[in-house]
Amino acid sequence: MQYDDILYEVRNGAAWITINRPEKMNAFRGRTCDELIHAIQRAGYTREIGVIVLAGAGDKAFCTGGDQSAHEGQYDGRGTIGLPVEELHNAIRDVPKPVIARVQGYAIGGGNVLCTICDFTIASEKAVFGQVGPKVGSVDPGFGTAFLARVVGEKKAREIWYLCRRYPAAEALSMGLVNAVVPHDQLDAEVQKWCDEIMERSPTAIAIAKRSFNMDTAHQAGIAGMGMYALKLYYDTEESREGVRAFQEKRPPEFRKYAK
Ligand code: 2NE
Repeated sequence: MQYDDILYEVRNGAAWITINRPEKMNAFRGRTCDELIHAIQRAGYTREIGVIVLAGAGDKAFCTGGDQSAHEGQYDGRGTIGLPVEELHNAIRDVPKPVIARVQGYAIGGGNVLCTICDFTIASEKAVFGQVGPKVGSVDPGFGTAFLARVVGEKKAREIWYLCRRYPAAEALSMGLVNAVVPHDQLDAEVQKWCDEIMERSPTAIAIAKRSFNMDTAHQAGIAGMGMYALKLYYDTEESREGVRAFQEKRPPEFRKYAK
């Protein structure tokens, strides 16, 4: 597959997969998801690769989720909502290699979900985490919500989703969303250190441990598959379209008239 939206590079036995859309704050469109799925499976099932690093190009953002400029009630790719995002999540969960999110800036919306489901998240002091779904007419009905609660606890996960606040790296570390926070200019060295340490361990033991950790979250993959149908129906409503329009027009959304 030809990669237009991502970069694929092997460094000392680790595959670095970088979303390369800095002009869109590394938001993903349909094609980006397809390329990421391909690259993750390529690295995940190559013997010489011991670890996968997921990154975002530039200094501003790791990833800010679905590309809102490619969203009109449906994203621009394949699948139920025009973004095979649940397939991407499953690919990260299923590959037998650890996946490290390298977060140097915003990890917002679907970008925050990507870090949540990676095995590890290593962040720079400049990283900022948070959700935006209920602000922009969207939601992640799967790992991004249900699994987040397992990572940070029920109360915090609901706060993150219902309030859509932004959390600096130090706060993300204290809530367990991040494994380590380092000065910005030491981020790559720190990620490489984690890669090297992982690759000194038994790959088979790690692959079995990963499967075992994933075992009781299998139902979240099911929720995601079903939930995408609900999300598609939501995207077809005026309420969701108001969220997207408001983001594109840089104004606060007017949601109150849709109160249930
Ligand atoms: C990232 C954040 C917090 C940055 O805020 P700020 O105030 O620093 O910058 P600004 O002006 O909002 O953004 C800078 C430029 O980046 C673009 C903006 O439109 C803006 O473009 P210009 O005006 O300079 O041309 N930009 C940022 N994020 C983008 C995106 N996702 N798509 C397209 N353009 C984007 C702030 O921008 C923010 O909150 N962004 C998040 C936007 C968002 O709605 N993400 C999608 C959520 S839904 C989702 O991810 C998802 C899922 O998780 C599961 C299934 C389906 C969808």
